[in-house]
Amino acid sequence: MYSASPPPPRRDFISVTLSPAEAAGAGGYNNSKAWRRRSCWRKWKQLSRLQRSVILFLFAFLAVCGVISYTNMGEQWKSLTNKLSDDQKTELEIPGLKPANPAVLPAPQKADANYPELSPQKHSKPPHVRRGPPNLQIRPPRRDARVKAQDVAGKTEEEPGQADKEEKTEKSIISWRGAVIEPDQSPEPPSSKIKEPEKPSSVEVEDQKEPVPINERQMAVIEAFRHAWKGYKEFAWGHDELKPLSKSYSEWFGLGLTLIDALDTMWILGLKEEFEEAKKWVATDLLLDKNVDVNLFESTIRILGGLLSAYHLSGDSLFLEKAKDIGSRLMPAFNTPSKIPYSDVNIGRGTAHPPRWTSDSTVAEVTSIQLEFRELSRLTGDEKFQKAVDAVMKHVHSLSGKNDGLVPMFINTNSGQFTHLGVYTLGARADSYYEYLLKQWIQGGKKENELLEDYMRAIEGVKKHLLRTSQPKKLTFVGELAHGHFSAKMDHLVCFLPGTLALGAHNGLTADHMELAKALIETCYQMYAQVETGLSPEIVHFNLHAQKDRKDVEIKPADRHNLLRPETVESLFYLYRFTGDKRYQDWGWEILQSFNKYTRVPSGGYTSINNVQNPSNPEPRDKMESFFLGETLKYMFLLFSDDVDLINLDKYVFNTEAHPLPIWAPA
Ligand code: DMJ
Repeated sequence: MYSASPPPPRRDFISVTLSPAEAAGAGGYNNSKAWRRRSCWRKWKQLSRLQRSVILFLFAFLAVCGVISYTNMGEQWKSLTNKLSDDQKTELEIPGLKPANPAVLPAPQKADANYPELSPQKHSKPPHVRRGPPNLQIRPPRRDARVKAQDVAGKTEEEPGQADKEEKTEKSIISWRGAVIEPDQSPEPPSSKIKEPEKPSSVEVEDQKEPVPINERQMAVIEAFRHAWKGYKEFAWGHDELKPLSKSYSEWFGLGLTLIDALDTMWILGLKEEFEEAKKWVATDLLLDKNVDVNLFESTIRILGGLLSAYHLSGDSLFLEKAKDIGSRLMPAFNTPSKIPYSDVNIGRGTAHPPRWTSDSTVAEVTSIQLEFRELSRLTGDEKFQKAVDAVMKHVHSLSGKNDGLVPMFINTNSGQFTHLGVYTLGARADSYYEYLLKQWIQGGKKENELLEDYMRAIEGVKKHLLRTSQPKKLTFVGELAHGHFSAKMDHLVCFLPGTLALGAHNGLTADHMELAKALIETCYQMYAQVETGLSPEIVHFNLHAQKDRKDVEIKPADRHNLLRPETVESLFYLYRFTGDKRYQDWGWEILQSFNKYTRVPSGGYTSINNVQNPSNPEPRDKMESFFLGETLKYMFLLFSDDVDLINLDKYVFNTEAHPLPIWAPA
């Protein structure tokens, strides 16, 4: 049987018991009032020696424990407050065009450690916590410089909170234009295929320079951008392209193409408010889980490239999250028998396919997505992006069917072989293949020799098969070859070439590339200057024969449209950067005036036109292409700048949509 009364409580303590007499005299030891009235001293004296010793020992023990735990707590508190202040600094970044500041970053580790939120298993960080990119940061003034400044001011010690204050002050004075590579912060390349990139010559620690003031021509570009943005914002916000005349919009992928293409332009032009507003749209309205077919190439260069660039310039991880999302959704394109990607992907369903009428892809398209996917791998630590695009380059490198380095325009996704052999152009469908050979080589630190070999061979092929001079001005131009027949036709698209050649020469390639670049940019300028509106048509034919009253540049009726394309101003920018010849700026200025005169729509926006030969009616097409904001105006702004650190070309390489990506620093 169990006893009804509860068992006595276990006592794990030493009890101090009063004598029965004491207890009785006091009305029992439960009579606490009486007990408290006695003086402590009397009570103490009434205790036995043993009792006193026990109490003293207990006090001593508690005191020692207290001291130890206080010390530990102090440490913990310190580290907690350090951590908190990091996070708080991160959170406290004022929404605006703040550079990522190395001071708020954890010590850089490997890529996946830097970005745990990007690793598929780990989602401990909220997705939009701002963190700087691992190797590109706007650099604050050096610590030792600050200490010197304090010394001069007679201060020897930092006041509490001083460091924080300084940090905030630093943030507010740091230029947010053009980040600087910190070589020591570069994560290791994720793939063993990326051989250690060389350190670019100018990647070294420099003091932050004062921002160079914006000049009048740059102001005119800002004004043009604002005018274009006004139209987009009012009539096409969040849609792909503005239709400025009908005050509406057109959709291509339905992914806010113009907005994304323009993000880094706004950053570079210093349009903080516009950038912030667009960023909000990306955060809340750029939904990629969408049942829509997108073109792999176009969405890579505009969306993936635009997001990566916005990430590098702003340091806001929102853009990297979105870049990873779109990059992953584009990957099904590579599931082909040959690993040459299909042209189209449904980013919602995860399916890919070639165009309905063929199983071919365009050579330029499959070989001009590499800069973006390689960079995505480097940032996320996920090799799959780079592996997929590197395999394409390796395969194309190994193919026969080239003509002295010149490639045909199509490649079959089943067989992996070139098709439509015998036609060679540096225009549509082949152009950026050549551009990306050089730029990948630069991006990777000039180590990937196959890329350089293919590039050098191709330029020799251009010289041998495609170069001619026109009459009467003897302009050097790049024509086309079709089954052995030369055509004096040149797309405006080919005008990327002078810039690319100049970039190669700047990176140590043969000096005659620079000479060719200078000759070709003159030709591209003449494609504007010799036309009635001062704007180039889409395609020109050069006159090869000396005949009275004939110009160098001839235009066929079907080719006389202008889509606000960037290639000539892009090349003018490179040529100006590398030569300092002001003529290039003046030519760009003329072109901007012509755009303003013939393509500007009063209610907001710019429009493509159908007829560059008719100044009284250029026949507006009612469409502003996203690359007008992504490329044309950005290159204009950079062309008019005398600040070589405004997107320093030893630190950044532009993708084919004018989105700057970092040149990889040595790990
Ligand atoms: C842009 O989308 C890119 O520059 C591409 O490489 C070629 N076409 C347009 C601009 O003209």
